[in-house]
Amino acid sequence: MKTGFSLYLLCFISGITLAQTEKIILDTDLDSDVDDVGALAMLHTLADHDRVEILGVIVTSDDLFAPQCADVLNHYFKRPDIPIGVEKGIPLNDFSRYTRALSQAFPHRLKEYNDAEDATQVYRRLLASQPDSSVTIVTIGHLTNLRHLIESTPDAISELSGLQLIEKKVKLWACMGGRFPEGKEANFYRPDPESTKIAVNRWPGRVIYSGWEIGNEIITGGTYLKKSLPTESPVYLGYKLFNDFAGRQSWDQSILLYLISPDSYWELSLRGKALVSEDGSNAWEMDKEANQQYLIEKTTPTEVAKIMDALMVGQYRDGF
Ligand SMILES: [Ca+2]
Repeated sequence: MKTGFSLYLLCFISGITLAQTEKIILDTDLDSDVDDVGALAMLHTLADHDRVEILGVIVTSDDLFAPQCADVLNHYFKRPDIPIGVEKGIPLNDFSRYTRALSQAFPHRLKEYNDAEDATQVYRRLLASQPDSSVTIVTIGHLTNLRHLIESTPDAISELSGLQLIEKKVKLWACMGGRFPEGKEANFYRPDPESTKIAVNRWPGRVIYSGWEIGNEIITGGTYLKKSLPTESPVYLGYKLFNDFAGRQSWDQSILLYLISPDSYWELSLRGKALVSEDGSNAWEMDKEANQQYLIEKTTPTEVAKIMDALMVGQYRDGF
């Protein structure tokens, strides 16, 4: 306590800002697009520099190899014990351009999809074990598992309902999803718009959205990634198989970059609420009392792309 206070005083006097370590649960649809691979690579670079602590990865996907692929990335970045949750009891498919190949090429612990734990249990256990108002949930896929958390009831893990756990433990839901101020975006409408409606309508706390229009302008994963990554990296293989480093939009990386550098690259909208329709399209309603905001472009997408590409290949500098 005393040492902590002295350090704080020293930093205060010398004008240094101590960067906070954000506790993160990442909820990803690691399957059809490759920006989830980029986001996981970024997340591990940030963890290497104590900017984030990765509490767990929730895989919201019906891809047969998606959880093993998350496991591959966690192993490669030397965090093999990160819990991985999946939705149980759903029909599975083999459709990703890269998850099967990565699972076959790199070491990991999950032999098959169903070796991963139930997502709701992982969510509940991780939240129950953390200090109050300390966890950020980052969603970069569709919202089925988040909806299951919201609707979960007291159990052996916690006497709190899912909503009560969220109210007590979560400080922010950082969501890549929707289009702002209005439009239609895949994480919201495909394959489960009903869960989007429930998650957005019932979420009890603060939400920041990075809409489709933000990441759509930011192209990463091109030649810089190709020449900077070791060819034996699963991130390299993922981007190679996806489109051979032709460059790709960076929807998922955007919300992560916002989270660890919230004042740098985007403005925030005025407060309001996302309004989600039956088909998963969304609009925006201004409301001073509401606790939701969305990102608005400030820095040029080319500049932001350079920072993301650097983080995706493991380069980090203070104060980016
Ligand atoms: Ca995604």
